[in-house]
Amino acid sequence: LELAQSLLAGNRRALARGITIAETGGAPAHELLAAIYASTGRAHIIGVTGAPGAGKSTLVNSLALHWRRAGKTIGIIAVDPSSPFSGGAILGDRIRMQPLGGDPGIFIRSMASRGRLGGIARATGDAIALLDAAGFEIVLIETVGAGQSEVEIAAAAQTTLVIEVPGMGDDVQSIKAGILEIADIFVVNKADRDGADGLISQLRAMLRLGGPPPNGWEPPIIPAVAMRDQGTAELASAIERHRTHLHASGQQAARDRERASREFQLIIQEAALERLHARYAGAAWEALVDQIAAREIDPYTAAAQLLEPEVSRK
Ligand SMILES: Nc1nc2c(ncn2[C@@H]2O[C@H](COP(=O)(O)OP(=O)(O)O)[C@@H](O)[C@H]2O)c(=O)[nH]1
Ligand SMILES: [Mg+2]
Repeated sequence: LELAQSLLAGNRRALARGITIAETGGAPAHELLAAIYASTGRAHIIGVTGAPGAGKSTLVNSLALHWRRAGKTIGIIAVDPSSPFSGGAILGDRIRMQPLGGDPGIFIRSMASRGRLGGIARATGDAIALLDAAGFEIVLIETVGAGQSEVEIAAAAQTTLVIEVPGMGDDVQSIKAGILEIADIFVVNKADRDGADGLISQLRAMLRLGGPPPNGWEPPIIPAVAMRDQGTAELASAIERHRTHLHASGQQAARDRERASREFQLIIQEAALERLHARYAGAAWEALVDQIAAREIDPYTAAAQLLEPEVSRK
């Protein structure tokens, strides 16, 4: 595949086109991924998640600049919430990312999640693989909020940062969101505001409640003022410590296998559904939906009729 060859050689236009192909999905995306897959697995993948306005973009920006100064190459993927009204990526993110533009050691891409049913995790996973294959040493993924797809995206990362900010209600937002379990590092951003110390103690108490971490990694809590580039160096070194821990403890390999398993399952699920839908689309499919809704058939039996027609016909 010619596109794959130029992408692997570090051609940015090939990379940009590759990500568009991954976003579109289908056979061309599968072929491209197949062609580059053996060249993946080198990048350190960092997920950044937190409520809208927590300062994720600002933080990603300052981390990227920090690592650029150290000579590292960085890929950034911003996943924006699907917005049926605006129908596109949030402009603010692109503008704030501007200081990084024009640097060949950085590649920034916004992924629009509109119109994709659960496909954003898949497309993002593919985009990460493409950046990895293109030779970027660090890949940062910014996801908004804590919905299912954000958790899935975070699961693709090796190091996940959960950003909390003081003054956004009494509870730590991640408890409500249920993404506490995925945090490798907490960042208490906007530490220039009142309540940062309280939030830090609250997080610390919560971590203590959970007992000793089963994987031997105690998530550090890093205060930051991303807007003023405060805490960036501490955060970067915490991320590097986590990476070292992953390798030294054998967790890197374990996580890789977990990710492989999850990805495999996701692809099979999608492919099976697509195939069945294509085969039975239209009348047969809709008729079964009608029958289920009318309680004439239960959904398990209906599913079995499609999955195992030879069995259920008996
Ligand atoms: N006070 C304060 N504001 C910040 C800090 N970091 C970011 N902000 C501001 O918070 C707003 C949201 O930041 P942004 O990075 O877009 O958040 P995102 O939605 O999580 O990506 C922007 O106006 C930032 O300038 C900080 O440390 N302190
Ligand atoms: Mg943002």
